[in-house]
Amino acid sequence: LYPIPEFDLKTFNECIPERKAIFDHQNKEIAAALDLLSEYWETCQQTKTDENRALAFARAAAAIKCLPFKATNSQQLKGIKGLGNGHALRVATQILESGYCPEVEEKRNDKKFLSLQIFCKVYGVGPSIAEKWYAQGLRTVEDVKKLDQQDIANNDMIAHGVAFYDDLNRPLLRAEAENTYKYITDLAKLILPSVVTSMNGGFLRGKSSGHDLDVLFSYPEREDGDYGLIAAVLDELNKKGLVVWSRATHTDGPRKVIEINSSPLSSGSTKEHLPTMMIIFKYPLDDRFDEFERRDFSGERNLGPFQLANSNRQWRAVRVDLVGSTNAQYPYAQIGWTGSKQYNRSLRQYAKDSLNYSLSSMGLHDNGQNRWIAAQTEQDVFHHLKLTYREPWERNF
Ligand code: TTP
Ligand code: MN
Ligand code: MN
Ligand code: MN
Repeated sequence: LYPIPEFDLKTFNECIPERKAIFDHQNKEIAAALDLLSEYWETCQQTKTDENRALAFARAAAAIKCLPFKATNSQQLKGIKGLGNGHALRVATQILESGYCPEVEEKRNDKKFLSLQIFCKVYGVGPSIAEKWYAQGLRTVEDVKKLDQQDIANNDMIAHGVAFYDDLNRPLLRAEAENTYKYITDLAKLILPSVVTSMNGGFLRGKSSGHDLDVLFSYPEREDGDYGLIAAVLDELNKKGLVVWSRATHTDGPRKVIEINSSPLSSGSTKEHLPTMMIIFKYPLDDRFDEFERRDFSGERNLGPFQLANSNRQWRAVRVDLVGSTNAQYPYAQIGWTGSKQYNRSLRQYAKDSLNYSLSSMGLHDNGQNRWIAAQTEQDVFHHLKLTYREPWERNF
């Protein structure tokens, strides 16, 4: 049983982002148990300690997803970096030995957790609002829908999240995402023929369904300022009446105009500032945009979110993120918006600890030399990080 042939624990532990995780990995039961504990502490977080528990279980689950063999004996799980030798290993051992972990089942059925989980599925709601609603006595999504509209009307994101709860929690299928992607990027190419686009997020990692569509745009800096192109795309969609709701993420103000000869990575910060348009989009129920886009939606324009959701409509609400990047940022933006979230965390942690680099979706900064490192492709970025290139579908940490 142990040791596993062709598995070298030392190599596996040397560098976490050298690991690979595909969706169809071999230890799904253990990973699911650890993911649930992570979600539990993320959802029910009251303190910094709870938040750290959520992160620790997410790291442990990621380590399990990367194992290149099916674990059959808990001895095989000893000494794995990320899994550790404590709580997460105990959970994994119980699953292995009996297929059952009492703590996981207890938490999975925890009444408060179940309510908070439902609340967090409302677009725009995170753990703190969920906790507030719970404290007010709400328990179900029906309770939320009955909320005195005052409570949610002052936040139009949450108002739409509640009104379109069912639409937005129905998984978005790959075919629907690809359809929407083509429609939106065709529009973008009419505006700026040289634009480069990609469908990122979970779909690029090989998922067959997801919670939204993530579209990344790349264009030359001088032609399009901060929101330039993605604002123009949103305008077009709005003119056609296809946007239910949208919000631009806040940045620290307009990006500095680049002087000639300045760094190709113009931004002075590694914080996440890529201009992003978060959209709730009208997706045609018959999957066909050609006739749909010529319809007259003016009658829907002045309806509030609840009226609109309950109207007799020929579409379903779908979440789309439009993200803008300059050509110089693009390889970094691609990695950042491909994820997974946990994969990104491990990359950034490694870059900082091992190389004293700061990595973000905007670029890579060498803190020792105080300079930005340019890249043309994702492969370049991996090379700069002294890592073996990993395909998007190998980044499912
Ligand atoms: P999401 O669209 O939130 O996630 P996803 O596409 O991986 O999965 P889903 O099917 O649920 O949509 O984010 C897209 C990518 O952006 C994600 O894979 C990683 C990155 N990201 C972060 O790194 N940190 C974050 O906080 C968020 C929201 C996203
Ligand atoms: Mn996504
Ligand atoms: Mn998500
Ligand atoms: Mn997204």
